[in-house]
Amino acid sequence: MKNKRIRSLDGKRIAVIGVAASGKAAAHLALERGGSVHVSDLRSDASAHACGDELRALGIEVDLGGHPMDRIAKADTVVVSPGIPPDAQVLKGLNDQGIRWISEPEFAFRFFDGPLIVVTGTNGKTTTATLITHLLESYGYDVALGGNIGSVFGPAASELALRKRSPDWYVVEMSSFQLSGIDLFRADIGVFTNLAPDHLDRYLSVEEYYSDKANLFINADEDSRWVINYDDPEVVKMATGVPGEVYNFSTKKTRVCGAYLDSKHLTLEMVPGDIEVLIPLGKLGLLGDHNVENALAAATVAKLTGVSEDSIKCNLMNAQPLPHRTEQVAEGKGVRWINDSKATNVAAARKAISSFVDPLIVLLGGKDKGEDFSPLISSLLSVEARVFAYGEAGPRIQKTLADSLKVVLITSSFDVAFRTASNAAKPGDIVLLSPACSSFDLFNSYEERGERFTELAVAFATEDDD
Ligand code: UMA
Repeated sequence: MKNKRIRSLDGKRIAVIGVAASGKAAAHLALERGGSVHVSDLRSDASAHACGDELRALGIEVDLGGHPMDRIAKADTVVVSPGIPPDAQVLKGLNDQGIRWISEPEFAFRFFDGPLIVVTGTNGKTTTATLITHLLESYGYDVALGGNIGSVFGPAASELALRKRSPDWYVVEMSSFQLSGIDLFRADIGVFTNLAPDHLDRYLSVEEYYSDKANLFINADEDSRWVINYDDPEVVKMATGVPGEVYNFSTKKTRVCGAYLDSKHLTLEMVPGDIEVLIPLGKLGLLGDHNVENALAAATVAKLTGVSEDSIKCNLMNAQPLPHRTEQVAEGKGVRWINDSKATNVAAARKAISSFVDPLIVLLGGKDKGEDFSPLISSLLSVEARVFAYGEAGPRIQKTLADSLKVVLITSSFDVAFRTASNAAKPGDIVLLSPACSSFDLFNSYEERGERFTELAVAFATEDDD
């Protein structure tokens, strides 16, 4: 940890754009540090009003239903919520007037008081960040976990900065949206899980998305330490030449400096020749090849922070899967139902599909983010999967896959798609929801979609056949 921390905002005006989780947390932090705070949001619905009233009661100025540029322009610092897209009118307005703005974790970072581990990448961020936290906390460290991770697992970064006691380690998950507005933000240890096309409803090109991700490295120096996916050429390319020490993790190549899979054992080799066999693959507490990568990354980070090898071994074995990530939610009539609702892009769904050997029935669909679905074909064929496509993206999924495999298209509802797919299952089959799309066509979040799948699966598994 080598950054000068800000202690006070006395006399400073802070404008916060957006009044959801990040905006609220940033407003609280700014107020607590003595700033004069203004918050605005395009929304003026009941939940925005409830939040606005709460903030006004604390002495924060709130404008709903728009962003008054005259007030925002007077601020010393403008903090932007990650969900606000680059083409939003408010950002165009700020950019046109030459007003600099920062992302919410950048603002939070300025008040952090302790070393920072940052986890980014397209997939596996949340599992890796929570697994790192599990390994560090089990060893006795006080860890502050938050960021993009989602409210179930941790708060927004600004809330971490409000902790009374400084943690031994901050662990912050960062999305590309959050990395796009950073300036001083610097990881002591940065983890890059993987890169694949995603969020093409927000970015004009994959390159634009990757370029925001590359911001992880902008403040790298000789003391930085990086834990990167050796098997992902895009990640390796991005990390090449970056200052600091690079550690790799790989499930394909042995003897890389970092962590790898050797003869089906998770193995650490932080210094060439110093080999430490951790645990056999079968003892890892998490399912699927992608989780082996996440575990290797987390073990490398734990080692870098000084966690003992015995503690790493023991806590890799007792690690628990997170909800909505290749999570078995029901079993009955010889069929298993697996909820992987968090697979909101093609790369994540491919990994889940490829990690099963039993016959698969796969539910694909959701909001169409514009991704190419054809990379799913080889994974689906390799496990002889039967596909049921639904939702906004359903017709395009069917069209893309139809030449290679049979796809049943269900246009009515998620519940009907679930039932049609489950009715097709025979004993020994797995019904997998790994939709390759975000949930927003039919649900408010991937969690809500996963919960509905779970409810339906539990009911289906236990209902009488006649
Ligand atoms: N808004 C405006 N003006 C605009 C556009 C939007 O005021 O022009 C408002 C919206 O009405 C809304 C707010 O701005 O009230 C935007 O809120 P937000 O979407 O940033 O939501 P938060 O609740 O602050 O949640 C965000 C992250 N969400 C997104 O990036 C979309 C959460 O990640 C994160 O947990 C939280 O900050 C705390 O850090 C969620 C996510 O889905 C889990 N992330 C994406 C992902 O992982 O794929 C990136």
